[in-house]
Amino acid sequence: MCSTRSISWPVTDIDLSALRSGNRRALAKAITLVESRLERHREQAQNVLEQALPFTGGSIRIRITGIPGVGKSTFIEAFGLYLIEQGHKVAVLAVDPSSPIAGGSILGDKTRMEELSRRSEAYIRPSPASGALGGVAQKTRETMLLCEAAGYDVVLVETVGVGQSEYQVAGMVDFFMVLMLPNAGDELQGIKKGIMELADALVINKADGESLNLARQTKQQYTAAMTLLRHTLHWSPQVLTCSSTEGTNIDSVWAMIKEFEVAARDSGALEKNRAGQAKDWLHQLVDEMLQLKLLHNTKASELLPQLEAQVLARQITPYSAARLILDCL
Ligand SMILES: Nc1nc2c(ncn2[C@@H]2O[C@H](COP(=O)(O)OP(=O)(O)OP(=O)(O)O)[C@@H](O)[C@H]2O)c(=O)[nH]1
Ligand SMILES: [Mg+2]
Repeated sequence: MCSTRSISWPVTDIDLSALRSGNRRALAKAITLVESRLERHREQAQNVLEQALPFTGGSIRIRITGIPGVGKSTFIEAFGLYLIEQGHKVAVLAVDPSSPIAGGSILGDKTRMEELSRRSEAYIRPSPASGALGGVAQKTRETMLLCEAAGYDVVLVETVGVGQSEYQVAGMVDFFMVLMLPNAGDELQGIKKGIMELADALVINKADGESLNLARQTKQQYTAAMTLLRHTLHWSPQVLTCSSTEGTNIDSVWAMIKEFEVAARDSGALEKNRAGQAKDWLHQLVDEMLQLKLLHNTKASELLPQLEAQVLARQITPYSAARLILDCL
């Protein structure tokens, strides 16, 4: 399994000022370092990230999800090109836990984002290999920070809206958009209900040709079902329609996100949300690092089966057994 791209240059070679001035090669190198699973690279990657940190946070972070075939890649192509026209720099990151091979997931997508991938104002990065510390979302988070330091002011994170990764990515973005199909009858379209409840917007894609009417009906139905969705003081989830192939209403999607951003910044909700996300991220890593430490502790691994047996034999309480395990650390 190719879990990390091979690194043939000296890793001390990362030029942060080049990265900050928009040099794509410098950015690509830094991301490759962040994605590496080698312990010594991890340390260096953290070093680079720490230097980049003061220059992060300047983008609006948008997550786009939806079932396979709903048109995520096609939407991102149209949306990304529209944003570039408006003077933005767009980074596209993919999270795909179903792809164990680095770079596997976006191969097909690159053809759907052909024009966008050729633009110097866009940076498209495939999903890193999964299974690292922090789960599939960890490296994407770090990559997002590097892109921000490189001056990308819109970050689009694409996920496939059917799996576990959805929850791991939840705490990474400011705005969460679910793409849907025109299909009024089928209420949730295979999307998990928990995911819908997190959505800031539902966008019904493929609102074109013969599907136009159906898309309108679908919009009405979802708008009526809005009460099920999350409302905050500064935002009520919206329902829109668009066509990614015809480019209709792509501007409305951006107008909606801008409206959200202004409200979230003015109310302080954006900063508060990001602070909470950073804290959760820290706690998640502490949990995982502790687990790993436990796993690699010989004394604890020897003790665990014995204690399990004792708990089953009702000789010791689970609480005391857990205390004994932790004492090994
Ligand atoms: N008519 C119409 N077709 C669309 C639209 N957007 C996407 N499609 C088509 O739908 C198909 C799937 O689009 P993709 O962009 O690959 O969908 P995806 O959600 O990225 O799919 P996965 O990467 O497999 O999860 C393609 O054949 C697109 O051309 C649209 O707005 N209107
Ligand atoms: Mg796709």
